[in-house]
Amino acid sequence: MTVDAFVAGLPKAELHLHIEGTLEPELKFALAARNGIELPYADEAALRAAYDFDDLPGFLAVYYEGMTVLRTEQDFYDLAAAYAAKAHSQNVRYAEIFFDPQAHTARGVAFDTVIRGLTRALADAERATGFRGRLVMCFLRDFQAEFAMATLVQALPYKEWIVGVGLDSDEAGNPPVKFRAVFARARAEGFRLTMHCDVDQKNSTEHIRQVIEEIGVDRIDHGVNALEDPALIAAIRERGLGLTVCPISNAHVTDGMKAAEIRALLDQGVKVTVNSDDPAYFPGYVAENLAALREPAALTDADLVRLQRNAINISWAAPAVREEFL
Ligand code: ES4
Ligand code: ZN
Repeated sequence: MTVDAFVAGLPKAELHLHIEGTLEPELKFALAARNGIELPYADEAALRAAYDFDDLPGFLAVYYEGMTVLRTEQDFYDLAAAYAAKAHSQNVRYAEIFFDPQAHTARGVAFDTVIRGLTRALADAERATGFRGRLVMCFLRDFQAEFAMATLVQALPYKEWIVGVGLDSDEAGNPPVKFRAVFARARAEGFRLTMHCDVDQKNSTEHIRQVIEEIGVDRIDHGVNALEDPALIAAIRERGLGLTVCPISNAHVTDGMKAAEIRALLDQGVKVTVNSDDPAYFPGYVAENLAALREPAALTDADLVRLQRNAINISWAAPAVREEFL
């Protein structure tokens, strides 16, 4: 995917990026070697060839398997440092970055190890390049709500390092209301709230209704199926909720990039944004996502600017950071 000069030069913000989904094969091999782990692949190319999923559960299996090479604080540091460098190279000025602590604590890595490595890398990157990354803690919706609640409590001493909480992993059979109490507590503790409403899921419009009406999220990750119900679009606009859409990710786990839907959301005045989700697995960081979408969604330069304004607008950045960006 070639990125034109306008897309490359545009100051960008990214709000939907899973840090574990930025683990490129090269770093995966390096961390495996450092930790004495033998990967069942001969080389990076063989590993990439195994990324042949065509739906969300297929992707998630590869994603969770891949992150088992992350063990030490330095591993998490290296992961976030690599993303920060990539983001800076694409003129991404600000990113809200998901991490999945339960995917690590469930296999014996301490919460403290994960968050210290990520936070230290982002602080160092900010000093070195000005790129600002802020962490959003995601709960895994295919685990029990009690595990999410315990993780939230575990995170409270690190509150200053986390801007908000989200909900990801396998949506089938795991509706937003399963986590009602967890998100109510997170709100009370001062976190901002978002949840994935993945594209073309079963009960998608009902899940979107739940996140708006029953959870009271501040934004929605994906959420493009809201277009199926004008009442949902009206509610999203009234509340100024943003949608963080991920075209290349959608192309891998649904039937396409959802370019027509993104165009429609823009035209209807919804604060939609374009993001990369898991760029090591759905190849393309934010610049490639914008470039891929440009023709199919008929994006003008003004539309591209609007997408970035939407992003900083619906972000949880401090006022001084917003003003500098806009
Ligand atoms: C994810 Cl594409 C997607 N959907 C749900 N959960 C996720 N975690 C990482 N990528
Ligand atoms: Zn996601």
